[in-house]
Amino acid sequence: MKRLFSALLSVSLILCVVGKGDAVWFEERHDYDQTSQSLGGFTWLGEDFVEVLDFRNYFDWYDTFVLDDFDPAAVGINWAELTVTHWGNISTKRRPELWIVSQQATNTLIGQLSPGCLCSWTTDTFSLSDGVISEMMSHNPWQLALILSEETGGLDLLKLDEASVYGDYQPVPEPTTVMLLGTGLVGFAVPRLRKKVKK
Ligand SMILES: [Ca+2]
Ligand SMILES: [Ca+2]
Ligand SMILES: [Ca+2]
Repeated sequence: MKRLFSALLSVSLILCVVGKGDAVWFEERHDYDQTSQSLGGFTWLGEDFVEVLDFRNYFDWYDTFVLDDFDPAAVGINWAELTVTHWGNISTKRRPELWIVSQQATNTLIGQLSPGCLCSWTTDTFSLSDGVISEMMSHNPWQLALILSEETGGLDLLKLDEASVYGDYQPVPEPTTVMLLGTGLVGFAVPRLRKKVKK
């Protein structure tokens, strides 16, 4: 009976630990403003922004999101999205404009910015694929390095208000949980050892 109780206790403690801990929310947000602007000093439709100009056929603009403040510490990212709030990306017959968002390291396409309207800011949300997320986690600290590129000719003009990488992640088990696991294993092992000794 005692052994049965001990075994049940062990199993319940182990189950307690094996069950995944609650996922934790994370967000890294870049609120762009005019600090990096040579022409700066104004807002557009109520928002501070950085202006990305392209007079060439090929143009890349870079930004890196460093994910270095997980609290509690992270084991892995479960899912993540990227949002970009922009104005521009307006195509005319004479002047095509198509801004593309990619992951820098592997040049993986994340998505295209949707066509802008002149009247308001546009926010696009991109779901990050497992491949993009695992590439992010191959850096120390984890990071998402973005490229915004525009490869058509003519003048292209994009204003960026903000961009954000967010999602949820699996935290490392807390020490108390690890101790519980230890206790559970001991509870499980001791009766077995006793049984062996008796034999
Ligand atoms: Ca271009
Ligand atoms: Ca163009
Ligand atoms: Ca802004």
